[in-house]
Amino acid sequence: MTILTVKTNPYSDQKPGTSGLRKRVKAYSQPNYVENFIQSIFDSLDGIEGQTLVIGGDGRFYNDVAIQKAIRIAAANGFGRVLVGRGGILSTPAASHIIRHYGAFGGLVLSASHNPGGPDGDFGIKYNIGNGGPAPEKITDAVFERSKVIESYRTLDTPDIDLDTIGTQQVGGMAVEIIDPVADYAALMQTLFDFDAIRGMFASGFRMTFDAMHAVTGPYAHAILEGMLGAPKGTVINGVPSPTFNHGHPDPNLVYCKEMHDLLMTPDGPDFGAASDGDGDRNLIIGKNRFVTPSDSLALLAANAHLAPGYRGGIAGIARSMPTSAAADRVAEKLGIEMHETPTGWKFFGNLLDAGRVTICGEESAGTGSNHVREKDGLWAVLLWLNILAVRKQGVDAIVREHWRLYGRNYYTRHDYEEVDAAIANNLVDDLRGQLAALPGRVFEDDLQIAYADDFTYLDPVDGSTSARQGIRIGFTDGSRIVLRLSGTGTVGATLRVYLERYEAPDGRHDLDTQLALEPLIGIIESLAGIRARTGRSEPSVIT
Ligand code: VG1
Ligand code: CO
Repeated sequence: MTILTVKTNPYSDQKPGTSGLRKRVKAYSQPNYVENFIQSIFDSLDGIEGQTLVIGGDGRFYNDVAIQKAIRIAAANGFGRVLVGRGGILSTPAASHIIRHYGAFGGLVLSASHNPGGPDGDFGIKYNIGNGGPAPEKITDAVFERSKVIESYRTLDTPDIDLDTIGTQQVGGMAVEIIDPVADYAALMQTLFDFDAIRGMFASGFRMTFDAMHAVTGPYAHAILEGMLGAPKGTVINGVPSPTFNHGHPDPNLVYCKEMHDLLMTPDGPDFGAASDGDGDRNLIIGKNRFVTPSDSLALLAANAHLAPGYRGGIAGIARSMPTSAAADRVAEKLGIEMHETPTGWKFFGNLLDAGRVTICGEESAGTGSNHVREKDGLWAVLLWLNILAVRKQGVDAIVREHWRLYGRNYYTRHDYEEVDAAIANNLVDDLRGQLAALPGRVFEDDLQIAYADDFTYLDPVDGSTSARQGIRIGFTDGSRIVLRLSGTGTVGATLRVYLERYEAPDGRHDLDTQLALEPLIGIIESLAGIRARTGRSEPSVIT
């Protein structure tokens, strides 16, 4: 088999963001765009000869095209074996598990996660390392540098692989194994949770709706919830992955899952509602009459994890991304375990998990996970919730209220301003950064006094690396907090995220409307940053 070395011109915009390189499908369809990026990844790795690579994606439009290219380039670069999910499908957490389980060198995860798909939608490629987690910045920086100067890529002139048949095929000197995307992951879940207890709960009439949003978790949820756990057929809705997510937006929040939310607020609705995103790593949790904010969910899962067999011995520590509320910090304090605050994005949890310093991690953006893989994991969070409900024999609402009475409540919301002009957004952040030094000590209405104001720098306690400029934090003396940062996953203009948090003590008021409870902070950030005046928006595009 002759290896073809194809001349190419570099692109200047292949800089991986929070989670891989996300671009419009139109951008990815430019000549050699995929080839350049994948070759740049392989050029940045040492020792791939003869190694195993995992490839899979969320099934979105262009998934199949990119996988065929990736297989040929992997073969031409000397990989010995690739493992590909049947149909090109692997949820992000399943890909992470497969990498770990089969001792692969790394993996390519093809997804733009919660971003819409289709010819006019988004596509993405992310490289994960041998621990199963997203490549650290050291590697993504190297890939970007390489992509700016790349002159050629290597590939083979071979026909397309049949992605739909389980078994082994040969591409050049490389074996391509098409594997069941669900089986290994489902087996892993079985080792972590008390499936008998959950099965018993379904058998006694517990009702749940799981919205797979026409995205990748459909096959996983059908197999695990309806198959292994005996939930009635119809528990999983929108369970067939579609290349366009049925023209929807696979982001499991109260905007895109409004119908399910409303159903859970009715007396005849199910007991429990959950959803996951495009690539299966996020989760939405709603109980009867109770939406659980992701930050609260992280704290609750950490406080109750010992009720599931996989965590019976207790957890070593908790990590949360900086904008995530401090609800989990109170749990860590009570348990007397380590607590870490990291920048946004799962890649920053990898070292802490590998070092055994934390067991559970989470982000306010509906991502929670544990040391079972190195990605956040939507179905894992749903199953841990189910395990807790089965053991505690209480509803979600009762469990949440009890938690607040013990730890206090962190009122929390995020306001997103999407597709803002990039120059306006950057100036806004720069100007606010310029004010930070003068902010401590300032007092606003309601006795809100600023205690500190900075741009977050993370020092990784495991490898000593630092990551600067990870988001502006304004903290108040009563524990309230405002965080402001620009998204690293958007593909058009800039997305400005404003995170707001206020703490209410265990004996305080826990029944306030979240937006009203946070109104003073919303007013303060408006007065400091002038978001509405500068962006011309009268309100956020999305409130979560
Ligand atoms: C967003 C979230 C972040 C998450 C990232 C990837 O990043 O805020 O918490 O880790 O998406 O999740 P950003 O930079 O846009 O704020 V996923 O499910 O899109 O892979
Ligand atoms: Co995702």
